[in-house]
Amino acid sequence: MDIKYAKKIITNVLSKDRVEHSFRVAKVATQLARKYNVNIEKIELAAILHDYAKNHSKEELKRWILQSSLPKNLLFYHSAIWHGPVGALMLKQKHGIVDRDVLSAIYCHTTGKEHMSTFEKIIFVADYIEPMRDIPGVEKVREVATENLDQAVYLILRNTIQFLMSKKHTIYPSTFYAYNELSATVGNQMEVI
Ligand code: DGI
Ligand code: FE
Ligand code: FE
Repeated sequence: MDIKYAKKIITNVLSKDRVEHSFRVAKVATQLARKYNVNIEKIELAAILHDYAKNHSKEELKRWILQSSLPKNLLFYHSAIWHGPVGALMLKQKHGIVDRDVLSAIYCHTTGKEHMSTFEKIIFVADYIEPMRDIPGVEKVREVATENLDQAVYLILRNTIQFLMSKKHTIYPSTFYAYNELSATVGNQMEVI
């Protein structure tokens, strides 16, 4: 799929604000891809499409999870994470996207996972640090992202887990697995605020 077509389909399924968010993510992701030697056109495509399922209703997302081979345990966690896996599946089935990098980055952008590729990490980080994000701690992640992608992923996971715990929310296992994996390496190298 070319970028122009991706922009067109995204404009048809997302609100104006969401479309603009996707374009900002694409810009940041492209900059990171340059720095970390990842295919720029492919990262741009994944970034533009990453929130494809975001404006689908909770009921529809649930239906896709139930009627596919997606893990059913998603349903036990916050519905905010469903649009990643469902979006990847919809793009594969409705729009014929087959690229594994693009699909897996979209799939895991809401939760993170263990053993993320550089491509997946770039989408995960760009989504969090795009210029309109105003999350506590985002400045530090922006700084770190240009130097060490793993440290940026680690900080995002840590912030998100802390935030979810403060709200007494449950946390999807992949988020914990990703966090634990990076804690063993970058977590110990970093001066943690
Ligand atoms: O779609 P966006 O607003 O651009 O951002 P996103 O795809 O990262 O949204 C996912 C949201 O889901 C994030 O704001 C935090 C929330 N959330 C709920 N449960 C979990 C979770 N995030 C993670 N990583 N793990 C969870 O278990
Ligand atoms: Fe998202
Ligand atoms: Fe997003």
